[in-house]
Amino acid sequence: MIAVIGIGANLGDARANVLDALARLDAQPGCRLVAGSSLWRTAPIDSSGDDYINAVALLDTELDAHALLAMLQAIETAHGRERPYRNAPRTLDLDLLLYGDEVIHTPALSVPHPRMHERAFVLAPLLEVAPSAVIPGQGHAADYLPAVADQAIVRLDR
Ligand code: A4P
Ligand code: MG
Repeated sequence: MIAVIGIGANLGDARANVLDALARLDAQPGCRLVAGSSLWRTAPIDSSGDDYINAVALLDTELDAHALLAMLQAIETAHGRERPYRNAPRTLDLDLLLYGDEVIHTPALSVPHPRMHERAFVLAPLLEVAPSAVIPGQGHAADYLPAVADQAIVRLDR
């Protein structure tokens, strides 16, 4: 299965944390990193603190969606992720954006990630690694880019 993972950080050495997350995803048993986007510097949306570093990973995985979520949360925890309040600044956030073309709604997991189409910090890196990506039930990710053109994001050199 190809899963799409959204990576974000705006505490500590955010750039190093995002790069380390890409390496850790590739190193997980049953997982292989197919592609990693550029790193993007993005202004916080519905959140506070420093600018974020965001990226997107395409992961070939044998894990089912809930096992994958647990693995993502374990990597967040390894980076000292704390959750003092909603949308607080974070050392590392890993979101399961897409799991193949599946639609999943359980108490722990909503896929596609419900806010992904509203966010330039997700769409721009996603379209780098998967230009024809489709959000199940919503159509081509590229069609949502014009509506987020006012969100401040800058692609960084790796
Ligand atoms: N959960 C449900 N579905 C998913 C999913 N598809 N992927 C549950 C990951 N988790 C999912 O997540 C809270 C709960 O969501 C988890 O227990 C899981 O069971 P969390 O990581 O503790 O909290 P969060 O990341 O703050 O929540 P959420 O809802 O993912 O936040 P958002 O809406 O994604 O916003 N601005 C910029 N520029 N860059 C960012 O990366 N990120 C956010 C987070 C806000 N503003 C940002 C950025
Ligand atoms: Mg999250």
